[in-house]
Amino acid sequence: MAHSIEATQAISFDRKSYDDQTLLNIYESLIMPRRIEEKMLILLRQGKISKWFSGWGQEAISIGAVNALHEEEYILPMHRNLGIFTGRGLPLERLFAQFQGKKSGFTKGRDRSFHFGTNEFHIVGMISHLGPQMAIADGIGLAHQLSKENKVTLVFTGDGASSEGDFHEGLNVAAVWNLPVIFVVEHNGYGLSTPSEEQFAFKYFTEKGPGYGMEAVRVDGNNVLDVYHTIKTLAEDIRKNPRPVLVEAITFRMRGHEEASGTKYVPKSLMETWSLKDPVDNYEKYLEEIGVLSAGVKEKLNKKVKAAINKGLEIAFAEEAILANTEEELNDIYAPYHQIVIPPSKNTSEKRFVDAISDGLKQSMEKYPNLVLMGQDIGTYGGVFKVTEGFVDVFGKERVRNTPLCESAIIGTALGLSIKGYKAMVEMQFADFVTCGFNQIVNNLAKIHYRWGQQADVVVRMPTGAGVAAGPFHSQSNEAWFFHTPGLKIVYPSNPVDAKGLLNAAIEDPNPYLFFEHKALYRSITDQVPEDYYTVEIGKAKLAKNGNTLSIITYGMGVHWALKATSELDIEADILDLRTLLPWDKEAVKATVQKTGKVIFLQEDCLTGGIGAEIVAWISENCFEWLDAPVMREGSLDTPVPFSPNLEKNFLPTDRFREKLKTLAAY
Ligand SMILES: Cc1ncc(C[n+]2csc(CCOP(=O)(O)OP(=O)(O)O)c2C)c(N)n1
Repeated sequence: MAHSIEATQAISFDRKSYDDQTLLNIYESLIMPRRIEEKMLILLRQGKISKWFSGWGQEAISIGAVNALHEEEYILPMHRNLGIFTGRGLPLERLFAQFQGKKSGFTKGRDRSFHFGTNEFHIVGMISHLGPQMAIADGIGLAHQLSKENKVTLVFTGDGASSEGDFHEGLNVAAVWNLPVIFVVEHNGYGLSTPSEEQFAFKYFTEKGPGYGMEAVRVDGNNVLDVYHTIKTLAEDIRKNPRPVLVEAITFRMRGHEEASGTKYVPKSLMETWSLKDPVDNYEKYLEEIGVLSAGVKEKLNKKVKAAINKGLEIAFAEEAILANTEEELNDIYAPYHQIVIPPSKNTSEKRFVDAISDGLKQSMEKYPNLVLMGQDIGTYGGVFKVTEGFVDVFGKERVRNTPLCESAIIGTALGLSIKGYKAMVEMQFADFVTCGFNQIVNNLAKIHYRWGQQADVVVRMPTGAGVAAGPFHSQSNEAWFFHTPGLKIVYPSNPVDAKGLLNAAIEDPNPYLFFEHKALYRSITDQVPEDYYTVEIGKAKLAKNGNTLSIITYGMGVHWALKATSELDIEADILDLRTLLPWDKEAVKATVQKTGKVIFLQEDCLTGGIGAEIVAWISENCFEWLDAPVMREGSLDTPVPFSPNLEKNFLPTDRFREKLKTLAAY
């Protein structure tokens, strides 16, 4: 079988005009990850570490890259880029503590090996999911573009991961927006056991770059000087003439995907040829041949590196095992933030729901010059619901950004902006399409603060809900998908005044939000909305109606259904509008249960596994002694949202809710 990765010739080094000291610095940098890995493989055999992803034979790529960039330029490494971490000078004892899940590691024991970032060292590490890091690099690049910092961002991917949609989305956005990002593909022949020819049908990634309208260059990934020189030259040029570039580094994975999985499936001949191209041995030999590395200096540098590793390991091993502290674990879910509520002014004007949202967004744009809006057709067109109509004229195209059709990349870009201190609002054209950005929300936005203390200052606006005869893919209620994910906040207003104040509040808070806006409310309800900027307290429910006979707990459209039903049936009920779904207001729920003793939860979402399931369970456990009737719940049928109005009416809970309401009132 002809493998797409061929090692046809030995490495031919060219020192260009680099002086001896530069060559020696690169040597010292290059032997560090190799010597660490030698040690790790021993520790693995001794059962002192649990898992190891090897970068053996690929070190030249990380080391060439890390030495080519400025220290304050971000790098987004993957699982075979130990050299990025050592090259950036992370204290080895902290790096080893990270590997061992110790407290002084970069994630306080919460994530493993290379899955962390550190702003101090300008590194954003991977999550396990392959692909989403490309868009984060786009976001950092966009921040550099917006603030006119002449900086380069460099992101790694494996060749296997390039089959993920996120690879395509990330490169496409970078190309369309001309972002100063270097995408390095480590073309090492395999993705786990799958060889490149079963992964893609082209031979070289240099064929792919031009397809995106992007320059692409190929380097010998085992030749540290080739990688260094190419990336250094590119970076110098990109700082002056910002643009994305794809760099394909040809190399080979010399060990198993991870140590336990072995390399049985790799033809022996490939291993043999590639072992002749070892990046460390060859560079060492080259330096000796040209008289730059003497035996004495070689010994001295290796001793120095080994001593540093041993010292780092000694400190890390001496650190006691982590002790769990539940309070600390829960506290670190969100970035620290204390909301100071800004009360509304007396000046009001009549506004529709959609206008109140637009008004809040506009005032937030004025208040926060670092707020960037992104979404499909939100520019000159004003968005499909016209929330951002006229915004481009006021705030410009840089801050009101029309995006390509790529939810995942745009949410990832928003996170990248946040890493650079920006705020971002992403408009989903319809809440349904969030499925295409799901991974970025639940795995990146939601977990990043808990993992390494990075805030995700992003609000995702979600035009949601049924009742508009729009069928299964433009009508879904999907708040419960996110309700179950620690690290997110979810807001779902039911009226114009709350919508404006809650949106402003969500944008103020540096934590990630899903902000649900019911499409059927956009133009159907109006209210006297305060003119000036104000905020509504996050996490606080509000009584939409006061009554003594029973409690209806609900949110969004449910509030309107409850108001209508109680008035038509003449039931004096408490109607509690949750407003924030995560974190939800336990005190207010408890208070209304204590007051009436009879509760029904109403949601537009399908019944099974919805928000009501959680709250009703909590009431049963925590308010049992105040209950005078079974806790009830009503929601939509457990089917997709049907298109035909009669079917949709039957799907929605309104009629069934009225019946249950009567039963509960009579109980
Ligand atoms: C989205 C996703 N799917 C599957 C995996 C499991 N997985 C981890 S690494 C890997 C192979 C990656 O290959 P490649 O991108 O070529 O990088 P390499 O390991 O060769 O450096 C796979 C399949 C994953 N981590 N993420």
